[in-house]
Amino acid sequence: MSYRESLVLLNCLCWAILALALFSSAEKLSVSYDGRALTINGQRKIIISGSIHYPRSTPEMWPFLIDKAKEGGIDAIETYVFWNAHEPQQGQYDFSGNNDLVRFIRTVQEQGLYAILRIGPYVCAEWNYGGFPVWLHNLPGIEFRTKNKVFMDEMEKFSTVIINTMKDYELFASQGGPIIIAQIENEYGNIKGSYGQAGNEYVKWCADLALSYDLSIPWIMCQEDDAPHPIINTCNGFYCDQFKPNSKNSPKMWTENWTGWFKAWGSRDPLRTAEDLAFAVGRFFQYGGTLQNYYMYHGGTNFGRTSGGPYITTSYDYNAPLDEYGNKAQPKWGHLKQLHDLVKSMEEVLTYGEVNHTEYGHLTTATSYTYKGKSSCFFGNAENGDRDITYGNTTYKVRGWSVSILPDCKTEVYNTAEVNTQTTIWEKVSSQVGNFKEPMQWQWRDEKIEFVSREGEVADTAMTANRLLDQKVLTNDSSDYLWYITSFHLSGSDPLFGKNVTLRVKTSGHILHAFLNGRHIGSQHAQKDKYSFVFEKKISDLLLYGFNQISLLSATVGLANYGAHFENSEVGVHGPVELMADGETIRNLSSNEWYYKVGLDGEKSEFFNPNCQLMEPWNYGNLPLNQNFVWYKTTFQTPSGSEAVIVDLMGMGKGHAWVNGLSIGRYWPSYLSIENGCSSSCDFRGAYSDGKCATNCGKPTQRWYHIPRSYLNCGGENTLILFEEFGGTPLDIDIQTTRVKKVCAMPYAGSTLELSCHDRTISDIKFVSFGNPHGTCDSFQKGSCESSTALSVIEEACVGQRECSIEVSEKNLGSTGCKKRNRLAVQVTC
Ligand SMILES: *[C@@H]1O[C@H](CO)[C@@H](O)[C@H](O)[C@H]1NC(C)=O
Ligand SMILES: *[C@@H]1O[C@H](CO)[C@@H](O)[C@H](O)[C@H]1NC(C)=O
Ligand SMILES: *[C@@H]1O[C@H](CO)[C@@H](O)[C@H](O)[C@H]1NC(C)=O
Ligand SMILES: *[C@@H]1O[C@H](CO)[C@@H](O)[C@H](O)[C@H]1NC(C)=O
Ligand SMILES: *[C@@H]1O[C@H](CO)[C@@H](O)[C@H](O)[C@H]1NC(C)=O
Ligand SMILES: CC(=O)N[C@H]1CO[C@H](CO)[C@@H](O)[C@@H]1O
Repeated sequence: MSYRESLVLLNCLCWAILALALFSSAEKLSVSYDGRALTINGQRKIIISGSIHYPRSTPEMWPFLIDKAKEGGIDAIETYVFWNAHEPQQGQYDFSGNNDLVRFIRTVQEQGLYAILRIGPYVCAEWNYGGFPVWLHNLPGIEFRTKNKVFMDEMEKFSTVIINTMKDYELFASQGGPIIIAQIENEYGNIKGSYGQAGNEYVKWCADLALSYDLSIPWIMCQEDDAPHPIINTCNGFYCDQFKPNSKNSPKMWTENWTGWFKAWGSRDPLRTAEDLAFAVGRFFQYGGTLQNYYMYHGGTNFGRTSGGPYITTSYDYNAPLDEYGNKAQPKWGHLKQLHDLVKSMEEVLTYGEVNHTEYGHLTTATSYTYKGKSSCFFGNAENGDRDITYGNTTYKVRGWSVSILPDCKTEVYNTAEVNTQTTIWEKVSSQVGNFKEPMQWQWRDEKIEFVSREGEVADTAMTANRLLDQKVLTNDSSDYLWYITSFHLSGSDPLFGKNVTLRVKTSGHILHAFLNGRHIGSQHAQKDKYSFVFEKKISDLLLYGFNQISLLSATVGLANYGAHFENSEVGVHGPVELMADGETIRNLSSNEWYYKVGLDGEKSEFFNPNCQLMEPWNYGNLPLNQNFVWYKTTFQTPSGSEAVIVDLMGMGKGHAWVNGLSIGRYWPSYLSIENGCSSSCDFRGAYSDGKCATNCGKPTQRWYHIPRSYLNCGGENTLILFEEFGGTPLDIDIQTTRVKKVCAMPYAGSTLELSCHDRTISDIKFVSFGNPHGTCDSFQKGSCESSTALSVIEEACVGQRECSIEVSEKNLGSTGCKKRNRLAVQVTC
C-alpha cells in the first residue's frame, strides 16, 4: 500500500468513525412530565400516538405503515410486547421475522417518530392467551398476575430480557432512542378486586420492578387507579374526556382510544364513524388531555395461531384508520389527520395556557386556552341536538355530538361532525382478470384418523391417563388439536344391545370431531360466547360385539385473553363422556384409560411445507369435495403490481391456510355473522358500542385472507396449502388484489376538495353538484340550487389525474344562488 493510498484509507476510516459517532450520538432526550403534559427536554408536548402491533404485519410492511401514520399526523407508535411470540418455549427466544422488535422500533426511529413500549407482559390485545406462553401455566405452583413467586420470577426474567435488548440497541429516549414511555402490567385495575390484598402487593411489586430498571423515562399503568407515584395511571376506553389521573402531578393520558372494535367468529363488522372518533379525540383535548393513543391505528392480521378470544377472527382490521392491508381507510384517516394537524398547531397554548370553561347547559361547553395574549377555543356539544352558543359577540351553531375548534376563538376551522375528507371505496379483483382465467389445479391428501389398536396401543401418544385432561395442559398449545382416544368391550349379553344408545360428550370447547370404530360420526363447534357444549350422537348401529374404540379430536380456536384468572379457562374434553340409553348413563367412560396425542399427523409431517419430501405423494384427480380432514394444495402466480394480495376462501369450511409454508391464519368462511342488528343507515350521534352501525349481518364472518407480499416469490410461482376440517369446496378459491374503485366527497365551502385514486387515475366523474346537494356515496342528489360551472371545473382539474385538489368556494366553482352555506358533492370512478 502506498503512502497516498493509506492516507485515503485513513481518511475513509475517519469518516466512517465520524459517521458512526454521529449515528450513535443521536440526541439523548430528557423525558419527564408534570401535571399538564409529558415534557421533552423541558418542553410540554401534545403527543398523538397510534398502535401498530409488529407481529400483526411484516417487516416489509412496517416502513409503509409507519410512513402513513406519520403523514396522518401521528407522533408516536405504540406497541405491546408479545411474550408468547418471543419465548415459545421456556428459555428459547425468538426475535425473527414478524417478531423482530428491535427492527420495528428502529423503523419507527428512522421515520423520526417516538415509540411507546407496553411491555405488559400481560397484553390482552385479543391475542392468544393474552400474550402469556402456555408453558407458563404448566409450571408447578403458578398463579398469574398476583403475588406468586413462580409467576413474578418469570415475569421479571422476560421483562428484563426485553429491557436489556432495548438498552443494548440504545432505543430508550434517554440513550438517544425513540422510546419515550414504557408500560408495566395492563388494565390490572379492571380485575384486581378478585385478587384481594395479594393484588395490591402485586401492583406495588410491578411498580418497583419497573422503576428498578432506571430508564429515565416515565412509566405508565393503564386502568390502574392506585398506580404508585411516579408511575402514571392512564385511561382506556371509547371516551376519556372525564378521566382524572390519580395525582394532580400526573398528566391526563389516554392509552387506548378504541378506533373501532375487534371481531369474533359470528360477529358483525364493526363501524366506528370518523365523526364519533374525532368527537372523542376533540373532547379529550378540550378537557385538558395531552397524550392520546389510537387503539388500533393499524390492526393488521392474526397470522398463524396468534388470535385469542376465544374465537377472534384472523383479520384484526379493527376498523382502524389504516385497514388490515395497510390502505388508508377514508374518511377516517383524513378526517383525523386534519384534527391532528390543528391540535398540534395549538400545542403551546394547550399545554401552557390558562383554561376557562363556560357551561351553556345541555352538555354544551366552551373552553378557552389563553397564553401570551393568544387564545384558542373548543366548543363542545355532547347531546344529539344542535345548539347555538354566544361567545364574544358572535353566535355559533355547534352541531349535535360534535366539537368545534377555533384556534383564534373567532373562526371555526374544524368541526368533528363535518367530514370534508373523501370516502374511498375499495374493491377486490381477481388477479387473473384480463388474462385467460385458468382454473386452479388442486392436489389433495387425507389427514390420518388416530385410533387405539386391539393390542391397546396408539402410536406416538403423549401420555395415557385414567381421566380426562385439559387440552392446553397436554399440548402447551403447540397445536390447535388434541386427540382423546379410548376403547371399551361389549359382551354379547351386554344390556346395551337392543337399546337406543347415544354417545354423549361434554366438552369445554371449542370444536369436537367424533369417531367411532374408525367412522366419523359427527362434528360440532361452540357458539360465540358459549364455549362449552354437549355433543350427542346415536350410535346403536355402529356398536360392535367385543372391541369398540372412540377417537375424539378436540380443536381450540384461540385461548382466552381477558378476565380474572383467565389462564384457568378450561379447553378440551373435560367430560363426562358417557354411553346413554333411555336418558340414563349406562357406561361412564370418563375414567377409562385415555390415550392422548398432540397435533395432527399432517402438522408433524409438515404437509403445509411445500419443500418437505413426503413418503406418500399428493393425489391428483378425484378431488374430494365437502369432505372433512382433507389437505388441499395448489399453486398460483404472484399478482403483478404492489396492491395488497388476498385469497378469497369462499366455499371452504374451517381450517388453516399456508402460503409457501408460512401461515396466513385460521380460516372459517362457513361461520356466518349473526343475522340481526345491521341497518343501512348510521347515525354517528350518541355513545358508541360494538353493536352500533354494524354491517355484514348473515354473511361469512371472514371470507378474505391477507397474503403479505413478502410471503410471495417475486414474479414466480407460489404454493397455497389448506387443511380443511369440516368439509368445503376449493373450486371457487381466488387470488385477488385490492384497488380503489370509486371515491366520494362532500366538503363544505371554505374547505378543500382533495380527491385521490391512490395508484390509479380518476377516469370518470359520476356526480357533481355545488349548492345544497344531499345523500351519500352512490345516492347523491341535487338540491334546489347549484352552480352551473362546477362540473366542468372539476372535470378539468381531476380527470386523468391520480389526485386533484380545489378550494371549495363560489370563486372557484361558480355562484350557486343558495341561501345557506354551500356544499359540494362529488363522486368519481377510478
Ligand atoms: C409443557 O410445558 C411444561 C412446562 O415447561 C413442561 O414441563 C411440559 O413437559 C410441557 N409439555 C409438553 C407436552 O410439551
Ligand atoms: C371565562 O370566559 C367567560 C366567557 O367568555 C368570561 O365571561 C369570563 O370572564 C372568563 N373568566 C376568566 C377567569 O377569564
Ligand atoms: C363586542 O361588541 C362591542 C360593541 O360593538 C365591542 O365594544 C366589543 O369590543 C366586542 N367584544 C368582542 C370580544 O369582540
Ligand atoms: C331411539 O331414540 C329416538 C330419539 O332419540 C326415538 O325417536 C326412537 O324411537 C328410539 N328408538 C327406540 C328403539 O327406542
Ligand atoms: C362419570 O365419571 C366422572 C369421573 O370419574 C365423574 O366425575 C362423573 O360424575 C361420572 N358421571 C356419572 C353420571 O356418574
Ligand atoms: C377491558 C378490555 O376489553 N380492554 C381492552 C381494550 O382494548 C382492547 C380491545 O380492543 C384490548 O386489547 C384491551 O386490553
